[in-house]
Amino acid sequence: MCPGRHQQTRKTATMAKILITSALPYVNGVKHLGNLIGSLLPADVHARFRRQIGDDVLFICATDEHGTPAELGALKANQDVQTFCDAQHAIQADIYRRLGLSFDHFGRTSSPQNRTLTQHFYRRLDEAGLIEERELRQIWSPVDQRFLPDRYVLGTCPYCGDESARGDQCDHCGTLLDPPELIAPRSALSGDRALEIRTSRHLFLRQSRLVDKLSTWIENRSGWPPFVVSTAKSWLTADLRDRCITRDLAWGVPVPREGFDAKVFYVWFDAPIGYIAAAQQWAAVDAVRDWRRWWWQADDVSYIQFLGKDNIPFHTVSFPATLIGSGEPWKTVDVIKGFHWLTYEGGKFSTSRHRGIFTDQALEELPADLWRWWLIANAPESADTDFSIAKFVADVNKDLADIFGNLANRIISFAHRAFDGRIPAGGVPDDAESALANDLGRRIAALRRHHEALEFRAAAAATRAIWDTANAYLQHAAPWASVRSDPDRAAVVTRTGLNLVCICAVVAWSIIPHLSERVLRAFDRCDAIPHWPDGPLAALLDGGAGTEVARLTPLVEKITPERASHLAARFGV
Ligand code: B3M
Ligand code: ZN
Repeated sequence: MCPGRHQQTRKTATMAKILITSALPYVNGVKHLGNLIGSLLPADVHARFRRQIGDDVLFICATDEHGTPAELGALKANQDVQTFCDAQHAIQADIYRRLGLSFDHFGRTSSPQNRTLTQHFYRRLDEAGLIEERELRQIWSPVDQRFLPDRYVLGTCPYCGDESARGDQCDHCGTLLDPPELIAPRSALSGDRALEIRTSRHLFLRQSRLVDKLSTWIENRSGWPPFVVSTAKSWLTADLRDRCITRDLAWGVPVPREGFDAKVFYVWFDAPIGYIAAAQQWAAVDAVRDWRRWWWQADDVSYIQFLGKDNIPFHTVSFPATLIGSGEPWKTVDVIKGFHWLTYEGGKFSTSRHRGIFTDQALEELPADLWRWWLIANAPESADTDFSIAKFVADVNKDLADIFGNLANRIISFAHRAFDGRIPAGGVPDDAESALANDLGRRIAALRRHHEALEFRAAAAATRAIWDTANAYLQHAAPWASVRSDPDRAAVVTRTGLNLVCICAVVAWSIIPHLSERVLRAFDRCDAIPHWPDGPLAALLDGGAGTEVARLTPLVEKITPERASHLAARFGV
């Protein structure tokens, strides 16, 4: 029996404490591959890698359930919001499980913990003089019977005359707008043109008062990608606007203040607090779990956030303003790993137009690891990256079928043909094996450095280079050629080759856990977390004589041209 996944198997005195969060996916609707690589998947790969090297990891995510999109999603599905969110949360949780995302907890921002905590932060900020009441002019739709958020008001742009400008922005000329500026405004929901302007009282977080503290805080961080630093600084140096943190909606965290009965907190106020609340939910089920050691006076914790570039301002300014402004010793982020966009066949992924490949569809078509591999190997780390089905098929066939899959299948079949399905004993490794051990040692160290530096594309390339090294060794040492003439030599090479395959699987586990585990299971190695190979490699490569190795069905089936055409047809290329 394989022990349960994702448990910490070894604890050492020196292990680091690593808190990892992925941006919280909005609850309404299944996410596409761009969302997956923009935060969820790299966060998982890093969490897995950290567990492999023995670090103490808490990996947290949740569905972001408040705000207008959830309300409107429910309206469209003809469900009440709670029922809608329950169902959508379950759908996303199931997809992420099948994709192998190894969250310690996948929570919900609509949880009681998040409500309590959000109200707590509000009270602390209010006591610190950082909350201010202001009157706002807003658009009310009598037909929709609701205030319309800026982007749900459409009309004619007063600057360029484009007739499909939104209340927040005209996409045609790029001008930022306020809804009352639009000419002939109408509701995006019902088309209602009898819109009224009504005033409503709201709460503002006085971020402008925190500029100095936030600047010092940012100056004291390191290891952020340059574009994350520049985005953060541009928000701080332009005169930092106070932010409205309440909305006239029914669904959300209620505002505990007189006169605010019909209002809730703005979704972007409570969503990041959801990171902490999700850790509280994680801790709630087991008395030995302590969320405080991750979030409260937790200077010994390294906290890494994974997120797409549109989320940078909220994580570099607004959320730190909440935490720092509370005056309490909350953990703030150490490293923000931001991502650019993944584009789809030269255009944008689009949820509203359903353009691109969505995570549920991806899993219907092919095993999770094929998607995981390609996305990590092509992560949009320093610029936008384009996904194309043709490139995906070619890369996956080459890297996973021809290189990794072929390596594992070939040497295991040979061990069955020539050595009774066991790691053979006999012979003594020679120069070829010591050269291999040296080379492998250098490559594994380089791979580890890339993982530690959060360089995902480089990590995938270094993983592939290790597989290449293994293939080249076997190709050259060719035990199938020497098995009759020099059985001892063939035994050494086969033993080395089998151990090599194990190492190849272990170092790839964070990126392709399912394929890696299939290989390791053939060796009866089913540790929940395969330990990173950091011992002397020569001994590892020469070990295990006598161990049975189970037959392995083809590890990775090549994507055929017919299947590639089917993908292109289904996903509208
Ligand atoms: N749900 C936006 C997004 O998915 C938002 C992230 C919240 S992180 C606290 O891009
Ligand atoms: Zn315009």
